[in-house]
Amino acid sequence: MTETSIYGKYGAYLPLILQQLKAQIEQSAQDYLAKYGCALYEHLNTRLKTEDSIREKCARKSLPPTPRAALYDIKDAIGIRIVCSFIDDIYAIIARIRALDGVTIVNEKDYIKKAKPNGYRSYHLILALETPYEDVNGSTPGRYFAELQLRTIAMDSWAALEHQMKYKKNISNQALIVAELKRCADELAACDVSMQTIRELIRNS
Ligand code: 0O2
Repeated sequence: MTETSIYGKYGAYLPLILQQLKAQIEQSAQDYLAKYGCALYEHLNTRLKTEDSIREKCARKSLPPTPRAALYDIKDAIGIRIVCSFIDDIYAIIARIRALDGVTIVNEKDYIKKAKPNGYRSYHLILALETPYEDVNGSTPGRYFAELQLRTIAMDSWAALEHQMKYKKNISNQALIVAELKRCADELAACDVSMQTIRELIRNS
């Protein structure tokens, strides 16, 4: 038996909306490259939250498994992660995101200036997107949401490894591992600052 998608008829619009946002960001980065001669980011990944993942999140937040919960109450069904070489580039991209047509920042969390207690660093934005498609409230043009995460290469490496290791259960020396992961995150953060200083020295020389 095939289960109906939690996204309902709106699911068909999600890849199109993601593609449009990705294209806008890529265009903005190309304009920057043409103007300043350097790339704003190293790479960009996109994902749509899977059926299982969004259903699990609805259950965790005590929300019903409906299109409205998946696309209005939860705002990260559409996700883009931008990985930059330098911390300053993250803030330069955010300034350009603010200027994109049909895109409004509705929430932001700066886990770079204020890292999570475990050492996680990243800048998270929730974007409201004006689209030509009907939304879950019956409006056309419709409003959809996307989460944008921005990180340096160092922050991204740490998050990927920490994410992998989170799922290793029955570890006896848990406290030591948590402390070591935090130490690694802080060392990588110090390296990010040093690398940026080196770039400034090169630019000014
Ligand atoms: P996926 O598939 O990566 O999207 P919530 O979004 O409500 O669950 P919160 O606290 O409001 O939780 O969101 P927050 O802090 O903005 O973080 C959400 C996403 O950030 C997570 O998405 C992760 O991608 C990433 N993240 C946050 N904290 C950590 C962390 O400690 N370690 C790692 N590796 N990643 C983190 P999802 O929903 O887990 O999944």
